[in-house]
Amino acid sequence: PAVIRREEYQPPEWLVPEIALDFALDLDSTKVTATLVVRQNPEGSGGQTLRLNGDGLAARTVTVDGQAANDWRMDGQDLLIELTGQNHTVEIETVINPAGNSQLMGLYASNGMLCTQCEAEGFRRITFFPDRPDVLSTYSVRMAGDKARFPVLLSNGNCTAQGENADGTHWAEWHDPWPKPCYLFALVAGELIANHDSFTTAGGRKVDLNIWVRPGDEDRTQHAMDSLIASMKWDEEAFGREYDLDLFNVVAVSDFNMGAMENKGLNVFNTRYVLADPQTATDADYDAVEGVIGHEYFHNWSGNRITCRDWFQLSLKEGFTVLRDQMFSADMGSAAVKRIEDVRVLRSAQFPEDSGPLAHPIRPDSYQEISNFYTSTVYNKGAEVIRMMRSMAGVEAFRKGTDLYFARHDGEAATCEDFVVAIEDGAGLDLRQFRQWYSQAGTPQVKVRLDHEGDVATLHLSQVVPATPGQPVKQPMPIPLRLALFDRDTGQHRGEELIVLDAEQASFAFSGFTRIPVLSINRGFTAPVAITSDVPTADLVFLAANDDDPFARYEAMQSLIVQHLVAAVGGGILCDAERQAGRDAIGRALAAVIDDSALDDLMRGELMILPSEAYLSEQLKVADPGAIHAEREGLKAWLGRELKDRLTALHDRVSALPYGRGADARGARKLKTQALVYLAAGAPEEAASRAAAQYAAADNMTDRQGALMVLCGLDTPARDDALADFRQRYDGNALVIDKWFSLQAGSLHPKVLEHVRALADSPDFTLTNPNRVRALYMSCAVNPKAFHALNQEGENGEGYRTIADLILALDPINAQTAARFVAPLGRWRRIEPKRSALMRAELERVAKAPKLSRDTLEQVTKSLG
Ligand code: HT7
Ligand code: ZN
Repeated sequence: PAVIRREEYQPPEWLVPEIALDFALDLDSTKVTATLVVRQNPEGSGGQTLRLNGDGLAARTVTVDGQAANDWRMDGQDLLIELTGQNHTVEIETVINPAGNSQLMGLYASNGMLCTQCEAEGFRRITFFPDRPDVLSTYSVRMAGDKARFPVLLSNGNCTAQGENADGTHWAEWHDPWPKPCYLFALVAGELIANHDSFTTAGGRKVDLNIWVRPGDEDRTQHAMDSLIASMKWDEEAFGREYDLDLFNVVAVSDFNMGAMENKGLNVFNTRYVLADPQTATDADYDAVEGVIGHEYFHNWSGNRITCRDWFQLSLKEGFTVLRDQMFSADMGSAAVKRIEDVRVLRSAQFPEDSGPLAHPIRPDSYQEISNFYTSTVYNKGAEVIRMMRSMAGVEAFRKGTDLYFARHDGEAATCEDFVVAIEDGAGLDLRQFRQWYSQAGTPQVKVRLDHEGDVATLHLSQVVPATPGQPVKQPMPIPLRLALFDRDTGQHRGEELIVLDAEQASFAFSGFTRIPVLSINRGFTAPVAITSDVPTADLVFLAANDDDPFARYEAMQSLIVQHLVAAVGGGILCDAERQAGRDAIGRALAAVIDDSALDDLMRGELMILPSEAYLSEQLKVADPGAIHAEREGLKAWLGRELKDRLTALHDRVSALPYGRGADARGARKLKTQALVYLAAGAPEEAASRAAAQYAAADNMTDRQGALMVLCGLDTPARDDALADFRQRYDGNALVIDKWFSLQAGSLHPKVLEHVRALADSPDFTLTNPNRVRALYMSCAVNPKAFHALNQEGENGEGYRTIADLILALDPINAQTAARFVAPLGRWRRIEPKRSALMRAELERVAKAPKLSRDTLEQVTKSLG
């Protein structure tokens, strides 16, 4: 497949200032008539050939300026028209089959309704068009269809006219006044019902808000509506951004490749990120709805009003919008807990990308299939990079930078460079060296050493940015680190400092310390780096108990555990006594966390979470998943036994709180399940009876799912009873049945792989619904017990085979989703030799399959290369 390179960007030869689209809607045969007003681009090379991208389309008719055109031809999938002048009107008719569109890109059918997904390159599956984000057009859309089947007809912008015909069909016309690239086009037609509300902007514009769902789901939309209103208000206050149309529609669809899509004025959402009520959604689901509603809304400015020049600039809109949604969620709830959660996501999803064969900079240099670059690197690391600019500039100066960016580039298709220049100019920062963060892949490794002489403590720092595919040699990057030095007697520090490590090595001296202080560094996770230091265990215990930065306190707790487990699996612990000493220190720290009455329960819950096996693997050059799992489970079981009384008392205390949406009640629910997790490992019978009781008494999904999750990992009759009850209780609710799949595939049960196979054969399973596929197979792929088949005698690669079989079966149906399953197998170089060979063999088997999609082929080839 062709490689597209960032450096080869050329401005479009032809612009399309206006487009009119006419849809004759039908589930399996929709006629699309597109009328394009085209104008030669003065910034192009003056070529007379108009290239219109297509994907699987055939033109029925082509006219130029009202005359049937002869001078057109196909070039692969694209349609080329030879034009004579500089301004023309081109009309093209195509016919497409939405019901046959299992890729869920372009116009497709979901649950009897029609909807579109055009980002990144789906518009070319609807009609021929210059499908690139720097061609901006105003859209007029007319659609007509059977009124009974499609009672609601929606598109971008405002509805300008509608009517009915005598034959049972009806029609609607929509106009969007804001020029946009075709990836932001949307159309939805189907039987939908709306939760209506309104919002009046700071400038006095009354905006009608609708959240459209399938009839029957409307009672589960209020949280999404509240989140939308909160987002609109927050963006005015935090970034000075007002909404710019009189209408904002959100539609929930059940078949969707990603979370949601920010189409102008008509956001399309995966039902998962809209529907929530206490009976069917966990607290985490509630947070996800709030975050994704915010994210898509914030795109109205960071993405829609200012879009991307080309897809290499994806992080311009995605990184910035993730930062904005993270800030929003932090302001809506506990900022400390939100920061910890965001860092956990970064470490478990992005760090492995950076250290694997698919590593790429947040602004990639080349791609074969752009869908493969909607990654945690572009999104989450992209957000961290902008967050670093904010830390270095300070909150007010950063806001001046973003104000300037919005003012300077409104209505344009911009680049990451434009953003950086606006922050430099607006915030008064020099970001010359900082641009390395856009071009270099890999997580910087920062070594930290603190020494002390006289009354001076000196911090010695060094950085290495690891080699990544295509980037063997790296330059040092500016790394902002917020730090504090604690007096170990008083437990106090004398204020925070922000230092910037911008060379390979640097030292920073701090005077006035008669004893060596305790170092708290990268507080708030100011830089997305991995820190290694030889901090004594006692200092970590001190910080875990005393640090006044909640993230740093969490970090100390994590480091304490990581240090111990890495030493244990890496051979650093030589005798049982050393293992015991490590466990004792962790046990004391965890007991202190449980006992600390100054902590709120939400934060206590965070501090109690053990580092994941994926994160532990990242600490090792070559990981043995079996050893990591055994050592981590061993520690958990020891803690469960050692702290059994505390954990049961904690479970009793928090179980007494009634359901509520406030922080206290949420904290209590989090701890209920946390306590059970430890007990399940250390005192399984106690855990089984408590979990069964929690399941039976639950009046909300957080408690019910938590209890079922714990039961799923236990070999107890209560497990089967609860699973059967759950299945029957939520029959017909697809999102909750997804949980039922996911809990079993993600469980610690010794027969987890057998369960996955049985579930794949169950009548509820389908490869055509991405939520169901992810619920079963992504839960399996990220579950070390299942993926590495840790229950097997010896290594037989059964988990790897299961995922490879899935990739092969799914690829022809939904290539985008299939390609996402390659990365877990692509970790083979970082896994111990026996398993590594089995993983590689499965990748090779996939690579040999005939007719692999471009998506999967790119990921497999890179993973083997
Ligand atoms: N900007 C949206 C990206 C998206 C997408 C990309 C590829 C294939 C399907 C897709 N659905 C949505 C999502 C977002 O970041 O807001
Ligand atoms: Zn986004």
